[in-house]
Amino acid sequence: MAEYRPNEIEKKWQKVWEEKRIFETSDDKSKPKFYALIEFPYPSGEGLHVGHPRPYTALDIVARKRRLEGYNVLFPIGWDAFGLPTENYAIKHKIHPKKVTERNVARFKEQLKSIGFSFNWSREINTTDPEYYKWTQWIFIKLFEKGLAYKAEMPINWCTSCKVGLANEEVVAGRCERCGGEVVRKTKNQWMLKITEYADRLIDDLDKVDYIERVKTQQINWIGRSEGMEVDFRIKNKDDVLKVFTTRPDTLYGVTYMVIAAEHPLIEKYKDEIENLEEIRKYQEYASKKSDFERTELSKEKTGVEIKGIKAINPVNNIEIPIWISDYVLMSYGTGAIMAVPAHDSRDWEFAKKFGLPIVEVVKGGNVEEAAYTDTESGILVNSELINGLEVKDAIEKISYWLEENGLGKRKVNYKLRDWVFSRQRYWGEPIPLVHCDDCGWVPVPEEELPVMLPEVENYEPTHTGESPLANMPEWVNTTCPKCGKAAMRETDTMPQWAGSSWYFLRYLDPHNKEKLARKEEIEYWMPVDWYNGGMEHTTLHLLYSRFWHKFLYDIGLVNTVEPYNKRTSHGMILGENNEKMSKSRGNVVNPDDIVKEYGADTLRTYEMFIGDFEKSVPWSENGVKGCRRFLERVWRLQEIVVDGDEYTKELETVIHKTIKKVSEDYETLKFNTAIAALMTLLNEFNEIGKITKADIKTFLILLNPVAPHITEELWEILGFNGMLNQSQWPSYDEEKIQDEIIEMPVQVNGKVRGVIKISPDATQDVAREKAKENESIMKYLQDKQIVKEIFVVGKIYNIVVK
Ligand code: ANZ
Ligand code: ZN
Repeated sequence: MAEYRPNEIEKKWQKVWEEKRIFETSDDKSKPKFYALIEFPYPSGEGLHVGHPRPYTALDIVARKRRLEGYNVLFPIGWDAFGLPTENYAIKHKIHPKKVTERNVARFKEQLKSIGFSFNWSREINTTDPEYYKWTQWIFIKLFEKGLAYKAEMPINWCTSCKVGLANEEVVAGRCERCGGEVVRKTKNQWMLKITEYADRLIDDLDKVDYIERVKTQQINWIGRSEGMEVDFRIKNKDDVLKVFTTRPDTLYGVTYMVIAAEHPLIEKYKDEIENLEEIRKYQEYASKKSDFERTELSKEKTGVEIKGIKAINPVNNIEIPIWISDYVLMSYGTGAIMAVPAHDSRDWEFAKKFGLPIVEVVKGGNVEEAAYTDTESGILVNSELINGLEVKDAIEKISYWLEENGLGKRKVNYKLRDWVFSRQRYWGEPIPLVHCDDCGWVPVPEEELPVMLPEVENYEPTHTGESPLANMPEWVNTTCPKCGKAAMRETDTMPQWAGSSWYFLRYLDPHNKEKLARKEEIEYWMPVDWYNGGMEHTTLHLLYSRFWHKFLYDIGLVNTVEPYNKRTSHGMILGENNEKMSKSRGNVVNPDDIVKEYGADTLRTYEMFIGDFEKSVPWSENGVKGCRRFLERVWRLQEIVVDGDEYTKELETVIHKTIKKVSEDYETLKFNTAIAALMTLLNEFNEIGKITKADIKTFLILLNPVAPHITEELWEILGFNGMLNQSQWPSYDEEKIQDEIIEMPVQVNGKVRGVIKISPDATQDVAREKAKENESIMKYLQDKQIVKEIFVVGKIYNIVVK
């Protein structure tokens, strides 16, 4: 027996698979299909990280299993390559981002290939390829034509260090998700996408898909559907109202003041009447430096200023109340103004305490001098004329009706979800394919002129006015209006990093199509994606965005399913040996290349799947890697104990059938670690017996193949099995054979043994009763009788008393 040399074996089989196009899809559309998808990587300069192969191996296992089960499998790969990291690198090293991308892609590709993933490489896509982004631009134009893309002056999140606008999703704890820089508010003219128009469908259609629960919950919370009332508060001595959004109209009698956001238009409107305008201006200035995150942080000290000179009137009792300005009310939610009920809202309570504003209890149950009483389940309304004595739920209903009847308010659904800020003032992204004409306004570039190519520039840095470097290229910017032919200007903003990934799963279906985004018959056959695995961090970004785009494409008749992904799962992170995040600065990053070189790709794959619960984060362990290598060495040595025979060894039959069942089920339910453990147990059984048949090892090799495809393929060849393992068949198991040992249990009727039943030793009384009824000799004594008592001793005896 030759030594186990993974590096030789692995290269050999990778070459064979590629040459024979083993992992390419079949054109035979009568076959059942399976579309497995992983989140295509961002080809960063650092190369692959050991975190990447974890989800890739998992879906590679599922894809390989499905092929062996006879499915036509699509398991594609590509590159999500626009965006800041590459651009920042390009700026720093003065290399064109296209070059940087090419280099990074080449390296990623080599790394991925060395691990032996069964990707369909002929369908490789790259979001920065003009042939690809042509269609990203095309979809944008469709959105624009349907009124779902619009330009608006918006206070946006602005990263002071990247000098770029960010979506809410890209701001984490008040900082830029990319660079960690400080994020402030800045008002800019931005392209926006109306994802809010799809808010309800994005919630409701979650019922149609099989996503892990935490993904569903996070999306629902992020969309944040909230049912309440918009209530009008008259402004004293004016023919004008201040609208507020509240989920608690029952507390209207407890309103002691109002608060508007720092950017609320009321200030501008009444600036001549406001007595302390200067003070207000100062406060506005102070608030503008804070992100929404900082403003809404619960723990922070409340700040604010009373607006002197204007007052509001409470619609339920006509009491005059002051209006304050404070940053704890956001302009971007509801109406940008609130009715403050300090007795029953914690933020209002803190504010009232700080500024000495009155606190009026309207729901009984707490001590509102000590804290806001917020329990809505058990409270009863007091001090509230129209609704006194009612429970909160009923009070809300009654007062809402009253407000509507009197034209003082209307029911309203609000969402936390905001429209998607879709402009970036950066170079390395898809140009937004619109032209601005003084006469015609915004006009899309005609379809036959797509793609609008990203021009070569000398300098990729954003301009200091915050515009994209494209704005510095008059020869690119100046063009003619596609509608009227007059001089016009191109939009210089580019699309965000998330654009290309919002539809990439469709391009895989027909990646080389020059006429269309993808052919209808391909879309109809392959969609939806059957199983999509990706990071939890994308739940409220990419996953939500792509569901939105897909629904839009559905609405314009381009795709045939309302949801793009049937199933969504998510993996845990791989941490450093000491349980902390792997990072360059900590110097604890493990490079998969080193593991492949030293131990082999099959060891890396086995280890990443054996490392622990797939959904949990786990620390890396070099010892664990070594253990997996030893396991594969033992698998390799199995060839020495194989004898001829096309049936399972009798003593191994049960355990083999059980292992088939366990491994088959575990691969489907992300329990890769326990599947591998079962194979390790089977291997031990093989070695204990010391002699196994070809049938025994054949099944073992197929079961292990999805995890360790190279060594199993090599052993398959050494042992002289027909064809290639990767084209063989997944084994099936026999339910009967996996029953544990069967015992014979005596059954007594009125104290006499009337027969025996064959039953498993841990069977329950119900099973025993069924078995007894199937047994003729016992049944004779039960017929036409009534069972009055049963005594059942598990695994021992079954006593029946009848009369
Ligand atoms: C009065 C009230 C009394 C409220 C009470 C709550 C409890 P959700 O569920 O998140 O939709 N609110 C409304 N607009 C706001 C804004 N722009 N910035 C900050 N807070 C705002 O929350 C709705 C509640 O959040 C609203 O109901 C309002 O306070 C506040 F005992 O109105 B409530
Ligand atoms: Zn024009």
